Amino acid sequence: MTSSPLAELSTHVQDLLARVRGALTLSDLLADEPFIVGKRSILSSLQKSLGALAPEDRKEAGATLQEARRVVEEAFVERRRVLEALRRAQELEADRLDLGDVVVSQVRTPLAVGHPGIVAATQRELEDVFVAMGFTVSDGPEVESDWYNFEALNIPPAHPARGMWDTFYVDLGEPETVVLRTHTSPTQIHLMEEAVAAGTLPIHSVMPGRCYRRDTPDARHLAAFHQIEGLVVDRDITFADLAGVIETFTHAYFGADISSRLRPAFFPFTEPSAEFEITCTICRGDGCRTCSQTGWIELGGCGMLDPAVLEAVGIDGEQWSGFAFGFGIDRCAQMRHQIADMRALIDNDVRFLRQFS
Ligand code: FA5
Repeated sequence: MTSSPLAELSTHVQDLLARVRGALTLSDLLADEPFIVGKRSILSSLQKSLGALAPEDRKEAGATLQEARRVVEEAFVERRRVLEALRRAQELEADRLDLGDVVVSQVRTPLAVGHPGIVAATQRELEDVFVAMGFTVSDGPEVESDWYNFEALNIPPAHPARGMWDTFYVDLGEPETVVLRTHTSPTQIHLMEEAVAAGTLPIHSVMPGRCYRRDTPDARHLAAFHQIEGLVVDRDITFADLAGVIETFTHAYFGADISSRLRPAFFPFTEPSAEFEITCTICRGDGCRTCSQTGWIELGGCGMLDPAVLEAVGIDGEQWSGFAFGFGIDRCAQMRHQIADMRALIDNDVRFLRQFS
């Protein structure tokens, strides 16, 4: 009696399953595929040998062999799935960037770093120009007594000139005795008082700072704005010195192509007084909405120190004379950068602000 070709089938199946498990990489498994489930597999040889069986035995042997093949093929497919996943993980690992601390900091969105606003930057530039001309820079309080903001500047209570400065009063002490300074001129008074007390005359100083007025904001005005005050107290100072400083400043800051002019004006604390205007940089003098079609923009006021002011701070007007000027820093920034409407300075629109970084 001939032995069945499937007598060793379970041993073969165990061998094949061991080969499947023994493949450690996908390429090893695929290289072995013909010998496990392909034409060169023992299972294929056994399939052929079934032809030698009697027809009545062939069917049952075929089913047994079919079941054995199913078990091996299932193990093969599962092993191939595991090894494919392993290879994919290895590929990803190889592609991964080494995001150590340094690399992470390089790919992170950079922090937006701020920069001085246009008005602050303009103030520094103006200080630099005046320092180069021999001035010192001084500071004064934003909240002032009525005396410093008005009276010492030759503007007594109820004087009509007070109408030039529409004032914010601070609710402190007697009504209407404490104000948000309407101009930087009160700092002149502080400086002169200190110099008299310390015996340090002469004075050549500029005083930048914030001022407040009940002005309705428009293309050239804000309710909180900035001025820079200038004060010279020395011997034999004349109006020509004042005009020379204004002219030198205009060309140093705005350039040789911008003209300045002085027009007679009135300020209670200077005599004679003048308004200081420059060519409108928006229209170059042709006339536009910003300069109210005049071609000129008023930057500030100036004049020779009034004897009444020198007397209020105890300076001998026979020995000393001087001049003062005060002009808008926001106005300067506006003219320097050709900003048609000053309100853009306080709108905080980052698209506008970034242009000046
Ligand atoms: C004064 O404030 C005087 N203290 C200037 C002065 C100083 C005269 C020393 C003589 C001697 P006036 O009110 O004109 O003057 O203001 C001067 C400048 O401040 C104006 O020309 C303008 O450039 C600026 N300015 C005034 N009001 C505003 C405002 N509401 N917004 C923006 N800038 C302003």
